[in-house]
Amino acid sequence: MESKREFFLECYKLGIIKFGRFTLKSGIESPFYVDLRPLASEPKILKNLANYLLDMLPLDNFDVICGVPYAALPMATAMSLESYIPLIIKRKEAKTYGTKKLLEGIYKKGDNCLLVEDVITSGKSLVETIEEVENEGLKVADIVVVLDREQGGKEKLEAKGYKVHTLFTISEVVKILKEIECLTDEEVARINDFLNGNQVQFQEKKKISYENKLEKVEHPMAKRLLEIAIEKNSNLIASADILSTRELLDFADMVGPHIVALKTHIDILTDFDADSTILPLKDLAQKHNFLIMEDRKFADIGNTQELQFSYGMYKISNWADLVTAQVIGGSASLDGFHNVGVVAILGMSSKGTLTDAHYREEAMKIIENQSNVMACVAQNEIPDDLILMTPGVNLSDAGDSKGQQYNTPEKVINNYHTDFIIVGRGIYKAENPEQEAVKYKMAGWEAYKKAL
Ligand code: S5P
Repeated sequence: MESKREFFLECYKLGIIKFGRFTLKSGIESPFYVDLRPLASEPKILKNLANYLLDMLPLDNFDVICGVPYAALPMATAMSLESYIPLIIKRKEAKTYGTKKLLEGIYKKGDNCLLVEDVITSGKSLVETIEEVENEGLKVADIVVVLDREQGGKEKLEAKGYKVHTLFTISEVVKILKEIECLTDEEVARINDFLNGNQVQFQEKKKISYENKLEKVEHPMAKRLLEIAIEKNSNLIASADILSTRELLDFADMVGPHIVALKTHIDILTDFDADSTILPLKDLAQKHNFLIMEDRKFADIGNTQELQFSYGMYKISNWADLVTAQVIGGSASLDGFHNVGVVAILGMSSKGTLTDAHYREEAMKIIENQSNVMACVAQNEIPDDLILMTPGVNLSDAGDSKGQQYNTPEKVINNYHTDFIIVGRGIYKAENPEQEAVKYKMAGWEAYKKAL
């Protein structure tokens, strides 16, 4: 077998330890996160791991071997295969029917049981497991653990008279990773701080300014939007979910001086007409210097989307500066949007949305490789070279009866580093929409300056 250090590095490549900022089950923030389950998917590594663990142990002492569910089950199985020590299986909960057994397999009262655990932290779950195993009449003297997070678990068990054998400790692996420059001095210091029981200070990431973002973005519409923001001291997009052309134009004229973009749902209008709706709207956009963002949320195959974008009665491609699109149709479905800034829907604001973390991760892979996408609509932080727009913004954060969920401008700008807030009913339903637009503009701009 290779050296223990080399073996650890092989395991590390499977992503078993991640460094960064993680909230643990207990609510505590940790600078690292351990998950050894991937080891079970590499047979050679699992076999080697079993042998490393067996090498540390007085094997003659054990009649049976048992893993703490679930992560240690494959480890215990592999150890049993390598050592011929019989395996028993512990359930997480006792069966509620039949035998109601907690331990499965062949054993007799008084047998010595070796317990196998993947990670030991405070030792709490091991103490519970030991108790359950002992209640079944087995004796536990030794516990073997793959990684000790060094947060008091080993000492706790040893104080109760158990012998804990650990293959790796977190300080040992941090030292190895520091040596091969996988960790910086600063990260190591933070981990040590954490292990010493101190609350860790994570540096608050500052929001990037519009000026700096202007240098990072490439799409011409992204540049224009940021330039308008800087010129008008505004990060407000007003959503005009309005039913008649007259009201839409009045609204655009009123709020126009205070916004960077007007978001339309053009298919809501009951009296749409290219000449009397779009021409004057374009004039107002020019007069007040704002972009027009059609919130069409395309969600079809590429060919259909291309037709929907350029044909039909709305001919969106003739007048929209920005259009929203879902990414559900995959990368190629977005290729047909030319001469427009595509705003991809990454995450939705509505209750029960299917845009969970897994969806967003996959969606982001598409978005990052799509040169016509200039921005995302989302309720979470995104990479700095994309523009983030967040709807579901309202100064009163009560939501509506149809699933909409609201946050305040300050919250989204602070927490997600939102670049542009999208406000609908908060403004157009107000008694004095212009006054309300100014209020949102100031709230958004103040929050932006504070987050820098
Ligand atoms: O996730 C989303 C995405 C969008 S674009 N949640 C949203 O609410 N929107 C749109 O933002 C929605 O279609 C509406 O036009 C606007 C929010 O309106 P409000 O009245 O709830 O502020």
